[in-house]
Amino acid sequence: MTDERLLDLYRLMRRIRAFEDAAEIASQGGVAAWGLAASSKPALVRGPLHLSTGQEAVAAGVCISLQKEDLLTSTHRGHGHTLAKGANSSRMMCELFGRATGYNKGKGGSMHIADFSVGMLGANGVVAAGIPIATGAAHALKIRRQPHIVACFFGDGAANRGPFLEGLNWAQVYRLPVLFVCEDNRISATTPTDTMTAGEGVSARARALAIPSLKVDGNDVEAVDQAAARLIAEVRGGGGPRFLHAVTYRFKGHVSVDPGTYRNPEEVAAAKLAGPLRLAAGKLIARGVSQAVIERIDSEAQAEIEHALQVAEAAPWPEASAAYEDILNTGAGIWQ
Ligand SMILES: Cc1ncc(C[n+]2csc(CCOP(=O)(O)OP(=O)(O)O)c2C)c(N)n1
Repeated sequence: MTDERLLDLYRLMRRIRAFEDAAEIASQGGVAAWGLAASSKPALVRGPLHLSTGQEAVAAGVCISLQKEDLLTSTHRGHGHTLAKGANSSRMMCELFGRATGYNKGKGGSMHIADFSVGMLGANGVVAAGIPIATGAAHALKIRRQPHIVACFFGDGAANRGPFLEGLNWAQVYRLPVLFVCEDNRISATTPTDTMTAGEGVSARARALAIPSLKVDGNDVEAVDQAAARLIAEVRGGGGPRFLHAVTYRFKGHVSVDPGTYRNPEEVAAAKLAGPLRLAAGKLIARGVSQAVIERIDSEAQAEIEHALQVAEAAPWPEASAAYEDILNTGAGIWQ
């Protein structure tokens, strides 16, 4: 890997971390996220906020090999994937703040961000629901003979839900262009996943369907990049689905209001020391990249996200009448 590629990956991870750190503070209220003293600011992000802090290497390492026309499905923890696919941080922050200029006009919030213009088909609050969406999108690409692929992120908990088998099976039967990425943070909301997962784990399930898979250290962005680049090239070459199992760690609780006290603090501290940003910065230094270069990347990421916060705070609220727009009338109210 060249220094430039590792720097690009570090930059992407730093932007994701800065976005989520800022969103977390903005969800707490009382403290301004962008350097002002503790204030009477109300919580600027309301509703559930699921952070992927600590998991940035998976988003960055996979998405760096995707093209703009490639498609992506995500999870309830989707900020990193969405930024890595090329979405705009200010528009994302506007959505978190519930503003009319957000990706979903302020009506979707953190879990429903989509940006079709960069191929990002959506975060998703329904665990494992992105898997059949990705498979369906891949089938559409194949039918239309479009030369693009789909990357499908899901968590280790999602591998225990029915759509996992259905999606993987369908993709393999029809040799669809999809890379399944299990972002394994080892915990399913608040339950250690190994206590509720039978068999040898998720890669074994892919192998049972004869889908070639690779397992990597999901905190090592170089390892993720190398494995993902190889699998993506195989998918792009028409080889059918591939499976990447990236083992990582989530620093935070399940949702921003969850302090995660059920986890061993020593385990969390050790994971932070081995976190993807520290690891990548260490590698850059070992390659002779100066501390000043790394710090400049850090401050550029911070500046981008501070700008996003300012844009979001100044953005207009949706009109009350907008609550009735973009709604599908299924006729369910007919009996009332
Ligand atoms: C179909 C469905 N069942 C249950 C839930 C509640 N729920 C939200 S996140 C989650 C655990 C998901 O685990 P994993 O895929 O490992 O993701 P993590 O939150 O640990 O990153 C559950 C059960 C849900 N959102 N959707």
